[in-house]
Parts: sequence; C-alpha cells; structure tokens
Amino acid sequence: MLLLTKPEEASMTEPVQLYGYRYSAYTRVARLALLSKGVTHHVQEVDPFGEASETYLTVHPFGRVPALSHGSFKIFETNAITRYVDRMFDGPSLQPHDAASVARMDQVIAVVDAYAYWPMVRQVASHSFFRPFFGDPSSSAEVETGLVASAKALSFLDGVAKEGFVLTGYDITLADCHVAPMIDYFVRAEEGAKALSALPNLQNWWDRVSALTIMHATDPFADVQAP
Ligand SMILES: N[C@@H](CCC(=O)N[C@@H](CS)C(=O)NCC(=O)O)C(=O)O
Repeated sequence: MLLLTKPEEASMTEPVQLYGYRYSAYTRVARLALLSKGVTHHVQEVDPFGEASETYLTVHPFGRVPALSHGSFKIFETNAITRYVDRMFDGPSLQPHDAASVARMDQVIAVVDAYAYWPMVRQVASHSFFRPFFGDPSSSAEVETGLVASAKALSFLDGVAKEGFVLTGYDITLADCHVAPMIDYFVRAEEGAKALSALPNLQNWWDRVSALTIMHATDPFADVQAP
C-alpha cells in the first residue's frame, strides 16, 4: 500500500506576504479579503506588465498578480487565495453557509472573471480613465466596445443585488471583494458611472460598498498625482 504524507499547514501566526501590483484589480480583491479578515500582511510590489524576475516566476509561473505566501506555503490565482485566506484565518466568514448563497457567490465571481473584467477594466476604465490619467494613448473605440460587452454582465449583477443572497453590501462575502475593485475602475470612467447609474440595485450596492473603510484603505489612486 502506498502511504502518502500530507504536508504540514502553515500556522495562523506565520508571516503573510501578498505579491501584487498597486493598480491591479485582482490584487485588490485579495487585499480586500485579507483586510476583511484582519490579517496582518506585507505587500510586495510586482509589476506584472514588466518582465517577471526568475524569483517571482517560482512563486507565480505565469507571472501575473496576485500571489500569496504564508510561511512556506505559496498559492496563486485570486480565487484560491481568497478562499485560503477565509478558511485559514479568524475573523468574519467571507463565505455564506447556505447552498443557494454560496452558489450565487461562486456564479458572480465566475461571471465577473469570464465576462466583466476585460470589458469593464481593460477596455472602458483603461481607455477612458487610466491611460488618459497617465498621458498614454487611448481609444474611444475600446471604450465603446467595452461598454457594449459589459452590459449583460452588469445587468446580471444588478439582478443579483436585487435578489439578496449576495451583493447586499451589508454582509461582505467574496462576491463583494471580487466585484468591488472592478466596479471601482469602471465608474472612474464617466461612461461607466453613467452605465452603473441606470442599474439601481447595483448602484445602491456600490454606494454602500464604496464607503467601506477597506475600500478606502486599498484605493489604488490614493495619493497618486497625474504625471
Ligand atoms: N486568473 C488570474 C488573473 C490575474 C490577472 O490577470 N492579473 C492581472 C492584473 S489585474 C495581471 O497580472 N495582468 C498581467 C498581464 O495581463 O500580463 C487570477 O485570478 O489571479
């Protein structure tokens, strides 16, 4: 019989390091989860758009952010990180307990990853807000395409906020942690703010969530001046 030994888990008190990029929406998802749980952590800045160092590639072989180390345990992929953080550390649970709410939370996260991140962040926010802010070339066609492409996902999220299993803005779950950084970028674009204002349930959710201390504490543009 083959006997396998399970590696030991890190203990709660071992140091936590998040590898992330200041302007990365996914890094902010992980930070929101860490702060919601009250986990003391150090953030190591890694720019995933530059050339990844050999050292960083041992942490994240795809060179993206975020990644997390806890003691000797290393993990990458945002959804794996946030679930690990939620289960490993004390603090309020970021995952609901009933089947319908968990399923809805997982669905929201999957929808945002598959259908909303790119058009909302990389097209609308990037070309209407981020690039102009830094004086980089931008394209209004990208903004238009992103607005059209994100409409269905936003309408889905509005329905979820109305339904009340998750995205209530009161009981913070991994769904809030995942959606908030994307919406924050989206509404920094005038066109995004206008699109959100047409979705009353999601707008109400955003009004509550954007006021949270954890959102202010992770604002990527706090203290950043346009060059
Ligand atoms: N599936 C990854 C996606 C992470 C991701 O795409 N991060 C962006 C920053 S928000 C990145 O590293 N982009 C670098 C690139 O696209 O080359 C996760 O969930 O962690």
